[in-house]
Amino acid sequence: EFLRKQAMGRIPVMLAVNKCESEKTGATSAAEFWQLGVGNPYPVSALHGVGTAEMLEAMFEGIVRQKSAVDGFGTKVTKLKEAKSNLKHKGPLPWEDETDYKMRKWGIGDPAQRVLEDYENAISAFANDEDQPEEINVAIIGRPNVGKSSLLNTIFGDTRAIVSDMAGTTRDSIDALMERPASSPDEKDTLYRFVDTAGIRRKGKVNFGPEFFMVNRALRAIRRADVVLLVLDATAGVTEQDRVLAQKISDDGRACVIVCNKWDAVVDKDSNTYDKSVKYVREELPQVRWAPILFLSAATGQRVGKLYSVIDDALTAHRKRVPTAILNEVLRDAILWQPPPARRSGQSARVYYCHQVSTRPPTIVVFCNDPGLIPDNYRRYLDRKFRESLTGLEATPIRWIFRGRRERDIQRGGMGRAMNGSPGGGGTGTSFPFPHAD
Ligand SMILES: Nc1nc2c(ncn2[C@@H]2O[C@H](COP(=O)(O)OP(=O)(O)OP(=O)(O)O)[C@@H](O)[C@H]2O)c(=O)[nH]1
Ligand SMILES: [Mg+2]
Repeated sequence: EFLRKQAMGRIPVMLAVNKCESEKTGATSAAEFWQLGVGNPYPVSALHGVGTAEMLEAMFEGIVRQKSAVDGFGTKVTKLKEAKSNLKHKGPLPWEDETDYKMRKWGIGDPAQRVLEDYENAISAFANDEDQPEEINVAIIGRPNVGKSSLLNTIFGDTRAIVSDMAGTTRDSIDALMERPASSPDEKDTLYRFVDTAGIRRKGKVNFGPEFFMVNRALRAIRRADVVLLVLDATAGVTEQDRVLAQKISDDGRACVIVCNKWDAVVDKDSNTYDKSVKYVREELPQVRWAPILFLSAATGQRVGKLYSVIDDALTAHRKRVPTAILNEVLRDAILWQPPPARRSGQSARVYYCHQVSTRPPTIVVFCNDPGLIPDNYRRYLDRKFRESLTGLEATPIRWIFRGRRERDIQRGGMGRAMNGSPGGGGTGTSFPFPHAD
């Protein structure tokens, strides 16, 4: 009544009808609220996001009408609308003809995923105002009962999340914010958003129902994170579920720190226990072989203080940009050291050059004659070589994109010859420096 009488007409009022999970029946249930006389009821589900996009868009229109928008707001709205309409029509997209399967796997080449990302970026553009502090998302992820909530509490020094020895205590994500003032006037403040998530159980055990949404939110927290803290229970060891999560983190291209919690409860520790444990985790979690490992105890607080610098280093790694000249030097060395293996047919890959196309995570495109000729183990070899040669890439995955180019095109484009076995090149990589060199 108050809204209808006082506000309507002066201030745009939006009516959100929550708990409309089902798109079909949701609209009907929401329609009942027309009776309130405050306009169009928007069916939404706060739990899993149904309808929130539509509501947001309508809200932006209201803000524009009010002329209460800040500078640049209109542009953002336009971008959002564009992204939104792409979302509806799914395309056309720049990557549509991309066939490299890895790109699809990582979601770069998947048009639907790309559209979704554009849309999420458009929405987050509203949050990233210039004078806003920079926000860093740190997701605390792991199986049930490994001590995720305990860790959050210890980081903040108080009880934010409920802790119990029952698996499945945390039912929904909990955010906790920590601000770090800028160290110099031309720097921004940094806001760390730690997200404690519900423990993720084995897939087979999760039926539809509340837990389905819990798990989905935890998985979404990974996607949105700048850094993921993958929490393990040091008294329990690594399980299949941990490997699934590690794979997810790597596929999503998130920076990662492995946290082995409950270190206090590991009995009979001697001088070898630490080394043995590191070796064990490395062997069991090859999906995140690049991630730093921290052994700590949320219960006693032992080494929890180390987390901050490890998180900051992980962020830097995730955003690292390596000059093209350096990348190619490393690539050439790696190839000279061990060229791509020849097929039984005698065919072998020719690698021309590489360059970094984006950050978060560092993404490197390698041009070669035929990506199909570069086996997975050789890709892993390259990854390892780059990490050995370049510092500051710990804690981040590197995305490798191998793209086929005919040598003729490469030469015509002035890009030089293959780094290995090209006629006359003698495998000496005579084609440096590349035109793309920074
Ligand atoms: N010994 C020891 N116990 C711990 C430590 N951290 C957590 N625990 C215990 O482990 C149990 C689970 O802790 P929680 O923090 O609730 O675990 P969680 O990962 O949030 O669990 P869910 O929310 O169910 O996924 C509790 O009984 C804690 O007291 C630790 O560092 N050492
Ligand atoms: Mg919990």
